[in-house]
Amino acid sequence: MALALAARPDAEEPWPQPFARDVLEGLGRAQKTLPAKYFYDEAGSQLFDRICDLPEYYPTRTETGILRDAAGRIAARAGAGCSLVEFGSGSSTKVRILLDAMDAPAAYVPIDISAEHMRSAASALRADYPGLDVVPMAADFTRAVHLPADLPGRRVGFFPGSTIGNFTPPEAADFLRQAGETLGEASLLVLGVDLRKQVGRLEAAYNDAAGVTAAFNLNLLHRMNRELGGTFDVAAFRHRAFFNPVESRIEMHLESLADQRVEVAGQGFQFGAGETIHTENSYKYSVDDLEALAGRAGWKVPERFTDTDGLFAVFCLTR
Ligand code: AVJ
Repeated sequence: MALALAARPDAEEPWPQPFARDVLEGLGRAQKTLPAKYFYDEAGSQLFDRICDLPEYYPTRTETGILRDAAGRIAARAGAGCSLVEFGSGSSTKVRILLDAMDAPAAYVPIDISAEHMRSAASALRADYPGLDVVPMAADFTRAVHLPADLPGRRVGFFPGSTIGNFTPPEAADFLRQAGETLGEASLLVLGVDLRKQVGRLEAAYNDAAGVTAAFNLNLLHRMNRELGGTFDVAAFRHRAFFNPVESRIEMHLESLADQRVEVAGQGFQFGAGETIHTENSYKYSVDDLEALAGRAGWKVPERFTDTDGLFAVFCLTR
């Protein structure tokens, strides 16, 4: 089916093609799976912003505190008139901490798959930083990105939030290598990474009492219903999140509560009771493992910053 779609690019096809292709491919596997990037439609991006404020979700506030403490040292490395490039910018909140500390930053290039969300964030930034050239790029940063050619100053990549945890370790190394090529010679990459820790703390962050993470996960079913003519009965699935210690990752799944058949993107899929769709991996690293991985991808780690509890780390990578 996916191949037939690809082979007939100008056929009447009502579904958005990359999404339909990935859904058909993912749901066709023995372990049904969906790429985590599809969480972030408008509703999902708003739910993610609410996750960041949850009491159980420590990464956002911990990283924000680290960035506040480290901003001066990062700014010193970046130098005057630099260009900041953010991978997966979302609502562009954390970048303000860097911008505020930097000496006359010249340009800010947010790259995000959620174009709407990014554009509203970009206009707010333009209003608050009149000297800053804000150049949003609606793109999937998991692929190669072509930056505007004439970005002034040192290029400073920013990849916060432990979004790198969505990649498997080999994919993460590929991403870091590719980011190095995108950013070019003498660039910097400020990378936020969630650290491995006690299981109870990790699992609580993905099973919040208010149910926002569950709504974020289940929104994928709503999205397939809205955009791909899906017939998912959302009440017949539940959110599951647990730590897999062998892979060192949080896994999120959507578990079918019954034997059921669902149509999506023009195809039928059977679900057994208890069968899951694997919707996300969120890898957790030790400082040493992350630094070894960055090294294999061609980056040096002259400086790193962590909170006193060792929950989260911000690495300052250089080429
Ligand atoms: C944006 C991938 C870092 O893995 O913690 C939050 C996404 N998923 N709660 C994470 C997420 C469920 C988040 N990342």
